[in-house]
Amino acid sequence: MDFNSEDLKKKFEKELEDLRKSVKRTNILVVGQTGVGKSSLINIIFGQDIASVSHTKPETRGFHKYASPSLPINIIDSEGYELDVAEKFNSSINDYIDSNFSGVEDQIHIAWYCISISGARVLPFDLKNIEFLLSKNIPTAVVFTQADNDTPQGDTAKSLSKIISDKFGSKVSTFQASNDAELNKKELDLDKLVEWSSDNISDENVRIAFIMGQKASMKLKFKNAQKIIIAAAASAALVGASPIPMSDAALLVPIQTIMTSKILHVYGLNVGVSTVLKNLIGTQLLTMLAKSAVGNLLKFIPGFGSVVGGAINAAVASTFTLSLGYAMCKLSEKLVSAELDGILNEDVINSIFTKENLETFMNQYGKE
Ligand SMILES: Nc1nc2c(ncn2[C@@H]2O[C@H](COP(=O)(O)OP(=O)(O)O)[C@@H](O)[C@H]2O)c(=O)[nH]1
Ligand SMILES: [Mg+2]
Repeated sequence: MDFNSEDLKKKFEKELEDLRKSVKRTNILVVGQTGVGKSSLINIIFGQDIASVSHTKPETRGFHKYASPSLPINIIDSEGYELDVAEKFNSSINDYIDSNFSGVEDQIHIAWYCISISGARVLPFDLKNIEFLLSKNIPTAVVFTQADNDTPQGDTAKSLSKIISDKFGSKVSTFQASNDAELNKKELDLDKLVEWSSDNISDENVRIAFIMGQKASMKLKFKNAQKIIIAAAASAALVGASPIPMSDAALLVPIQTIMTSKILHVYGLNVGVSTVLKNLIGTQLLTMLAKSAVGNLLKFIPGFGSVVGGAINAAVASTFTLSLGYAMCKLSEKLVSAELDGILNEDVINSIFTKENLETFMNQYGKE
């Protein structure tokens, strides 16, 4: 088992850099009256209140774009703007759009229109404002915030949703959210809001930026990582098309290295993570791969023992890559939750990227 780890590290870093350059930031318009819970919603979806950590201070009323320094996400906030005069709202959005019409990177990609369950009302100006957003071709979702203040059956959300669907039919989706993390996980629609958002961003690079930045749905990240893994498995199958001896398993490592950088990217561990941490992740990851001596990992592939002469054929090469990809997703999930808990440091990275963890997850894939 022998591969040039300096070479691999370079490949790995180059891929991360190319991916970083391809990112186009997502612009999300978040509308709602002061106090409905916009900041809380942003906080729970992105792990930070982008509008409050930004250094830009709104000087006039209207729409302000806040750029997160650590995520590929911009929030356009209607904070402080009077929504109750639909004409003013419309002309303010019009001004914003007119001064930002140039390219895909300046457009408003999606809008979250927040209405509080505590207020329990959808007012005529809300309907007008939503209608206006749709007329501008901005995909708009209505988010009922503070849903913990609803009845256990969600009666308020139901009746407010009906007002929206009576008016807009299937053109506007509604979701419930709360700053209560447990409730969000169990009963509310945060992950669906995030999926809706991803589905409604048409530009691929903008969409990836959103998937990377959001922290509310690991499933959405995983779904996108799966496409990467399947493509890598297909390349690996080509390598094994004319079976190679087990001692040449290292031939698969470059494919798996590129796959891994793409997975880290989707999980948001490429953009916004400090260079020091990223270097550490890269080093640890490649060390882990080397230590596990790829050949050893093959024992996790179902049926490998029965392959005559222990050669790596197309099926083995692809299953091996699939299970390694799966394990990388699981390890990345651990990194993301450490990051959310504010404890993504050297020790934690070292404790996540271990041979044991890798083997456990590869084993898990084989059993699924
Ligand atoms: N009960 C409850 N209170 C919330 C929720 N979201 C926000 N709040 C509270 O509502 C107030 C306004 O929230 P904030 O996110 O700052 O609203 P914003 O002005 O729209 O950005 C704060 O006191 C929050 O703690 C929620 O889901 N449930
Ligand atoms: Mg706010």
